[in-house]
Amino acid sequence: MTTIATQTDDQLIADAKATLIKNDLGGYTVPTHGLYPFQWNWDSAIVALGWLPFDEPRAWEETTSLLSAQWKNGMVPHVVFHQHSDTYFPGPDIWGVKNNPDSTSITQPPVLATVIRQLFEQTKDRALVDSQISQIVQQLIDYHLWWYKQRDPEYTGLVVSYHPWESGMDNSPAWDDALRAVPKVGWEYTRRDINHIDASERPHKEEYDRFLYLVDFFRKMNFDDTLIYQDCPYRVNDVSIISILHRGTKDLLALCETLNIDNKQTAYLAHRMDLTEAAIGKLWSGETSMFHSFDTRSGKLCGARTNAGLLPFFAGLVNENLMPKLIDVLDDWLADQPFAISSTHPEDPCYEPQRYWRGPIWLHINWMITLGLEDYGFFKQAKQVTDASRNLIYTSGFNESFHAETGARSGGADFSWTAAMALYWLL
Ligand code: 2M8
Repeated sequence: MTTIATQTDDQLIADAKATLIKNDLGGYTVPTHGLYPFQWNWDSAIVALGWLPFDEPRAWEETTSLLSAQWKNGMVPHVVFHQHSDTYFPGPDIWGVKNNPDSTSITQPPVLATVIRQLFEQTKDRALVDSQISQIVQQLIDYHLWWYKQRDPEYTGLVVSYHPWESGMDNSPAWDDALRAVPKVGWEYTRRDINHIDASERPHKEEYDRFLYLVDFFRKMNFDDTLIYQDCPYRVNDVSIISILHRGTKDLLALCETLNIDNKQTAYLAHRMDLTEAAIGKLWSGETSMFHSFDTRSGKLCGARTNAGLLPFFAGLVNENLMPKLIDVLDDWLADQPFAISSTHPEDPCYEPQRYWRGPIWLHINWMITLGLEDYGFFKQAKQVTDASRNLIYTSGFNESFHAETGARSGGADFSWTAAMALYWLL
């Protein structure tokens, strides 16, 4: 794969920094103005990596502002509404959570622990680290305990997700069947996303109707974890969340070891990791030679072939038997692609190269897959994904995501996590 350089790296680095500074609302970074005017959970974790090389205190602050919204039960919300904005729907009034700061009632993939480990290892100002690491690590332990206890109360080894927004891969075709079983809301509403972005790149109304039904449902259940686990019409073992959680717990326990934290809570987390390692085979499909999510309501694997199915590399959850099969799938996927990795496999019937999580390419997913490939010693493929990712930046700059075939802009412009990934990983 050849790299297409149209601008100098110095110029791109300056532009990437300017993007983060432009999106900084003081202590937290919005993904992009207008389309997403609040703090998002996994965006902020990724964005902290982007601040790190040029403003260490700001990198750490990104994570502590997110953790300031942690619920008493340990959950770290998917969106924190630090301040009012009319440019996004649904806002705090629809979610109905009364907290300070206001937030949504669901979470997002817990990549924060992996990021904190990287910040810990790479920050030069050790006093900055020492002043806050114990507090942050305890908050992360609480968050991961919440994941296992509340989202896997039956000790299956596979946590569940209650909303496509929780996966962060909102309209992935992986959710199509599971979401069809969710009723639609019966009330009218006005979407704001399609004021900012062409509707052809966004989820359909039928998906929003069901997304909102679930938001209403959580409120009606008074956000009670036990009731929601029992009755939520959408309950999925998301292979992406499971992989990111597993990798995050591993990184968290490594940090704990360095900091001499060894107690009942860390032992419990280690036990939960064993359960996941024993259970992950349930998400493998012999038919596609890939990992898939699993719909616990219908008892079926989610059929679509998506890039989430490669994230077990990041988690270290691919055993020796499956490894050559999954790498063959990846090799095929990468063959002759100037840009990669599409969020849905190009040969999947649900593939749409321009529509959000049904085709476009997302750099932070590429980064996680690359880390996993390197851990497994697949350096050739890791380099292919890195070069393909760099090509996207050279071609189109810092957009939310990229058209899977042309590499053109897709979604919002001047996007924080893409700028952060470029600064931290690519340039
Ligand atoms: C997208 O999700 C939000 C809802 O959370 C939306 O479309 O309104 C997803 O790409 C998600 O992964 C991301 O965290 C968020 C902000 O960038 O936007």
